[in-house]
Order: sequence, then structure tokens, then C-alpha cells
Amino acid sequence: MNRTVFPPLDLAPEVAKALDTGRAVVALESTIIAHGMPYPQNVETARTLQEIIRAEGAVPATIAVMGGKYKVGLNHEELHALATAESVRKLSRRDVPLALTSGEIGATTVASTMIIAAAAGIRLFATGGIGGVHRGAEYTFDVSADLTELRQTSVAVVSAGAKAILDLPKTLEMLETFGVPVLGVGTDEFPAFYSRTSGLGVDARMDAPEEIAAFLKAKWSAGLEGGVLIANPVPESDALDAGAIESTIASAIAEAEAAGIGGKRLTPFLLRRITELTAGQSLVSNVALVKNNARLAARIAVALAENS
Ligand code: PSU
Ligand code: MN
Repeated sequence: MNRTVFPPLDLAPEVAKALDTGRAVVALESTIIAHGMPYPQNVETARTLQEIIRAEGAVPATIAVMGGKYKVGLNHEELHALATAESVRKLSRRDVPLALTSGEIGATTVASTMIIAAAAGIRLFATGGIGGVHRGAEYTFDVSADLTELRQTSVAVVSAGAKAILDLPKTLEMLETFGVPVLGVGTDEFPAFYSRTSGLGVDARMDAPEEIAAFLKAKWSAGLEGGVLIANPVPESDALDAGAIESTIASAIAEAEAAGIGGKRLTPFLLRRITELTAGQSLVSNVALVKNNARLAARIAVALAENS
């Protein structure tokens, strides 16, 4: 166990016990709950994710900042508070100290969930889709801090590729520059969140959780710090047609531009508009892919725990 003694760490008893006894633990983020999905689907999904992880023999640890602490493992009441609070700050790396000092509830993105997971000694993390290079980044410079976190923090992130609202080729280029391996699970193609294909490749295809666990172990024990992106395509039955969703995304982006929405508000705005424009279809797909990612992350975490 190499959990660091970290003053602002508040571990749920179940999570602390699992980490101390070398059991598999999977981290979950909270921005997806507070900003990525509407109520009540957000809280229902959050609870289902925890159940899926338990069913695979791992312990779920939903992460947030609460009461000036890194909160690792949220119970039902805490999830509910997060899902229904009036205003919850979306915390990327730079916002974390602000939430620690103010004591407010903060929702962690992929970046800040990785930071807190690593501080707790958790190696696997399941989300929907990571943030990346936004379309038009050559003008706006809007690149998610999720990418710079993947560069430096040793946590494996299971994701359905990167959100289709992004510029996927540029996102993959940056991951390459940052030395972040991208593994395709059951596919040679980098998945595009709502759809299974993008026409872009991955570094390696790995289908078995044991194989992925061995890869992670080899990377980190060789002193190669930093994250790994495990790209798990949305299940076939819940995938959306890539062409149809593309035109919806384009109109949502045009609306954001016209309304002057940028910065940290952009991703939540686009996800909400796409849900509205698809009459909830994109949300169904989003929920399905996150569940699928939680299951895979738990299987990899179990394989990693058995292997160490
Ligand atoms: N994946 C989803 N829904 C989300 C997000 C990811 O299915 O809401 C969130 C994650 O928390 C991710 C964040 O880290 O969007 C990226 O925001 P930005 O582009 O501002 O870095
Ligand atoms: Mn951004």
C-alpha cells in the first residue's frame, strides 16, 4: 500500500478498508453528476455505477471536494446533495485549492478526480469521456486540463474515447506528445463517445482486463509515471449514428459561439444542448457508456489487485 498521508483526505470507511487490504477500488468523478447530466438521471446513474462496480467485486469511490477535504467515497445522501445543490463549482486542477479553503461542495472533473484518486492510492477511474482539445482550439486555445493531468498523474482512465464535441485528431496528437498510451478495448479504432468509430487509431488493442492490468503494472513499475487512456466504445445497442450526431454537435457549438459561452461552461452547455436537441437520446447513450466503463474499470482493478 503506498497511500500517502495527505492532510485533506477524507476516505469513506469502506474505501479506507479496501485500500488497506489491497482490494480493488474504482474512482468515479462528480462533474458528470453535477454538470454533465440532468436530475434525476444524474443521481440514478451515480448510484447504479456504484452497484455495477460492487457486482464485479470492487469498491466504488465517488470523489468530490466537501467540507474543505478531498472526499473519497460518497454515500447516497452525499450523492443526492451533489446532484441537487443549487450551484456546485466545477473543479479542475486550478480550482481545487479554492474549494478546499471555502469549504463549499465542489464537483471533480477528470483532472481533479485523478489528482485525488492518486493521493488516495487508487489506480483505476471510470468516466464517460475525457475532455480534450476543443474544435477551433487553434484560435481559442481551449484545451482541457484533463490532458495535462493525464500527462503527469498515474491513474488509468476508462472512457468511451473523447467527447465527440472535441477535435479528436488534435486530442490524440496531444496525448501522444504527453506520452499517454491510448488502449482500445475490443477495437482498433478510437471511439467517439456517442458512437463507436472515429476513423482514428489507438496505440494498441487490448481486450482482456488481465492484459490491461499487466500493461499498467509494467508501465508504473518501470518508473513511467503518468496516466493511461483506456478507450472503451459505447455498447452497440446504445450507440448513436455518427453522421446524425455530428450535425447536432455542430449546431450546439454554433449556439455556444453565438452566446459567447466558453471556458469551463462550454462542455456542460454542449452536453445539455445535445441532450435537448436529440430529445434525450444522447443522454441514454451517455448513461449506457458510463455504466459500461464502470464495469470494465472494476474488472481491470480486480485483475490489478490479484496481480500485485
Ligand atoms: N464525460 C461525460 N460528461 C461530463 C464530463 C465528462 O460523459 O460531464 C466532464 C468531465 O468531468 C471532464 C469535463 O473532465 O467534462 C471536461 O471539462 P473541460 O472540457 O472544461 O475540461
Ligand atoms: Mn476548457
